[in-house]
Amino acid sequence: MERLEFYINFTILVYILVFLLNCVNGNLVHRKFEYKYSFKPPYLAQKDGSVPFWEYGGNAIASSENVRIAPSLRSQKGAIWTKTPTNFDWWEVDIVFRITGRGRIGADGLAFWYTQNKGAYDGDVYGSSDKWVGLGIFFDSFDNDNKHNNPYIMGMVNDGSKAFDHQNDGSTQLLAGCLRDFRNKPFPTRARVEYYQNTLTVLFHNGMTSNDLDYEMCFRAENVVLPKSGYFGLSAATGGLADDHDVIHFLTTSLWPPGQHPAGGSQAPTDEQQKLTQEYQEYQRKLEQQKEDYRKEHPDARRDKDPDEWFETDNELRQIFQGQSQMYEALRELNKKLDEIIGRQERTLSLVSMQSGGAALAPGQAPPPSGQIPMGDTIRRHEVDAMFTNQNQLINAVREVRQYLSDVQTRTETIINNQAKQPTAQVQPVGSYGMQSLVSEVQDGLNNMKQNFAQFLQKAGKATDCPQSSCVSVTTILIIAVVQLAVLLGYFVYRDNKESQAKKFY
Ligand code: MAN
Ligand code: CA
Ligand code: CA
Repeated sequence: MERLEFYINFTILVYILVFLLNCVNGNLVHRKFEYKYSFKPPYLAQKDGSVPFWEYGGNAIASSENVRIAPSLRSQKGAIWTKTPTNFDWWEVDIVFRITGRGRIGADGLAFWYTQNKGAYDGDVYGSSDKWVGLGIFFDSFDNDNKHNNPYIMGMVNDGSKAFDHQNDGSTQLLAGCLRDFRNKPFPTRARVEYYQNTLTVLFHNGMTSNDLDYEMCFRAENVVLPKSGYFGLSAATGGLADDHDVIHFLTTSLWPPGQHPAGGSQAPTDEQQKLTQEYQEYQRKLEQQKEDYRKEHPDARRDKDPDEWFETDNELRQIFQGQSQMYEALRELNKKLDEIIGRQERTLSLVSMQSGGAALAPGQAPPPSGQIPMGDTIRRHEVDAMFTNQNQLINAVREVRQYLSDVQTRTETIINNQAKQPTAQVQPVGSYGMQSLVSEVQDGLNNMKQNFAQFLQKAGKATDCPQSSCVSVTTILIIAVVQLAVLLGYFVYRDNKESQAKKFY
């Protein structure tokens, strides 16, 4: 029987868990990596220089490690575009890039695009076409309008009608933006552009660490309407001044609201998907073949080395910076721990001050803001010692009170015994002399005790500075004593009655 009950309960629990899991999963955004709209090293470009699923032109150069969209020579323009338009509504793109140049100031900048049509490879807007339909995110290095507000990151949505105001850095046309330095950073800089349910979010990683989590918000804009399907692209340009504009990763993830999972998520793959998978496998196979060929051709080539290390090996400055970054990370960890300890200490202090009655605030006096210790409010050794002494004195006081109470009890018992020893014939009804003498005796005892206790409290109060909230008050003690006496009296009267009733039968 018990087993059956257990089984039923267990089944119900499992159902509840499954239901909860479904709820949680149902609310999650489904993410799918889109390799056809992505590139990354190693083997970013193939031997023939092509980048799978992408096409590039102008002065752009692709290598196995990155795509140099515009090199650090004057008046260069280049761009790279996805071959096919998107077949998903919402997406997130991670771009890892380096913009580097010898000068204190560089130019002109890099642009990320999501547009209805592919742009040109030698256009007027950071190397791409003006009057685009869709979104452009610009990493504008050069301060054309001399407002001392570059390098700047900005987003601009165009319906095909606006010509970009290069001379004024598009300052009146932007959707939103943020002032961030992205040139000559020790680690690659990164941008995360998210377009989900008409909200556009741009996060930026300043390349001062290699930590993947160090993104910060550049801007978020709501009610942004972009073409239903579009091409992703990158473009860059130089002018009188020049930087190298290198993009290392372009990673696209499609985002699917709950209940709108992409076909094939849990269903059978469609023909199109099967074709794509085959295409991808074929590409992977070719890649492996190329790697093998390369190894055969270059048997002395060093293998298994992180491409980043190649770049960094001989760069002392970079090594110093890496060391410093590690120190910075360690310091940050320490700082976090210190914060935790301070938090705990504050909690303990507030508990201690609550227990010792808390420093009552004078009327009108504002409490100190939480998380902040007022100057000089730290607990000191002698204060702790004083607290211990107080506590000991309190314990002794309670002991003495107990002693008094047991005295009262013995006295009461003696009275009761004396009463019982008296001849039964003299047992008097309640209200007669016997009872009165008993009451007056008890009263005397009580008064005596009250006096003693008051004296004691005076003594204890002086010595202990007893807090109001946690000490037993005189009233409480008296109430306890009175209740105890009442019970004893009640018992006494009851017993007398019984005895006198029993006598009637003799
Ligand atoms: C020149 C022009 C500008 C360009 C700057 C910086 O002044 O080519 O268009 O922005 O150089 O490269
Ligand atoms: Ca500019
Ligand atoms: Ca400017």
